[in-house]
Amino acid sequence: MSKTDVTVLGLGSMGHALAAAFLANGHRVTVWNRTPGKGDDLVAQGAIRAQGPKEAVQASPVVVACVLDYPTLHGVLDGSWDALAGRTLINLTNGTPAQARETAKLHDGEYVDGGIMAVPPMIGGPSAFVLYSGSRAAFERYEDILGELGATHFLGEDAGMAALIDLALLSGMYGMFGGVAHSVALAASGGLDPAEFTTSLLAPWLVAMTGVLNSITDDSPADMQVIAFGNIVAASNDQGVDPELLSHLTTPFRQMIGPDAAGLTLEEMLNR
Ligand code: FVH
Repeated sequence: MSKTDVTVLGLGSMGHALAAAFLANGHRVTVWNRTPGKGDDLVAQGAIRAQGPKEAVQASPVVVACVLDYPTLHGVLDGSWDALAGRTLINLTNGTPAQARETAKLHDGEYVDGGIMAVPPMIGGPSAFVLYSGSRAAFERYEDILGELGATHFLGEDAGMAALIDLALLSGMYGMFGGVAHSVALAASGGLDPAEFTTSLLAPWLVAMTGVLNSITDDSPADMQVIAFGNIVAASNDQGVDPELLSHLTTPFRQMIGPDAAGLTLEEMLNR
C-alpha cells in the first residue's frame, strides 16, 4: 500500500525529528524551514526541499507544522491559507487552547492540534506520546501516520483540548523541576553534593512518590502536609535559601483537595 505524502513545516529540533521519523517510515516527505540548511541531512536521505511554505503545503494532503509558537506559525502560513484549503493541517506547535481554536477557525479544512509529550530523541520510540484534538475524521484517517511519532491520545473535537492537557502535563513537570531546584539548593546549603544528592536520594524519592499521585491525601492528611509546608519555608529562610516557590504551595494544594478548602488561608486550613 502506498504511503501518504507528508509535508513538515519547521525543522527545528522537534520538526527535524518528526520529518526524520516520517522518512524512516517510507513516506514521500516535503520539508520547509526558514533556515534551509537545517534540512540538508534530510534532503540527503530523500526529503524534498520546498522553496517556500506555499510550495511545501501544495506538495502533500497532510501538512504537519512544528515551529516556535503560534505567531510564528501564522507568519509562516500567511499567504498560504488558500493553498492549504482542503488539506489536513496537523499543528504540533506548543501554545494555548485559545490559539489552537483560533488557528482551527483560520483553516478551511480539517484541523488537528497536537501536544508532543516527548523530547526530539524520543520521537518514534516507545516512551513518546502525543495528544491530539480537533477533527476526529482526520485523526482517524491519519492515526497510523501519527502513530509513527509516538503513542496517540485523541481528546475530542474541541481543538483546544490537546493544548490544555499538554499544558496541564507540563505544569506537573515544571512544578517538579522547580521543586527539584529548591530541594537541591536546600541540600547544598547543608553541604551535600548536588549531583550525589539528586542521584542517591532525590530521584528515588520522586519515583516512589509517583506511585501515590492518585491518593496524595489518603494516608497523609492535608492538614499534616500543610504544616510541613510551613516547616520547609522556615528552614529555607534559616538556611538562606529563597522560599518563594514553596511558600505558594497552599494555593494549588487547596485546589487539589477540594471545594471545602477553597478560599481558606493557611492558618484557616490548619485550624479546621
Ligand atoms: N524540543 C522539545 O523538547 C519540545 C518538546 C515538546 C514540543 N516542543 C514544541 O515544539 C515546537 C518546536 O520546538 P523545537 O524544539 O523544534 O524548537 P527550535 O529548535 O527552537 O525550532 C524552532 C522552529 O521555529 C522556526 N522559527 C522560529 N522563528 C521563526 C520565524 N520568525 N519564521 C519562520 N520560522 C521560525 C525555526 O526556524 P529557523 O530558526 O531554523 O529558521 C525552527 O524551525 C515549539 O512549539 C516547542 O514548544 C518542543
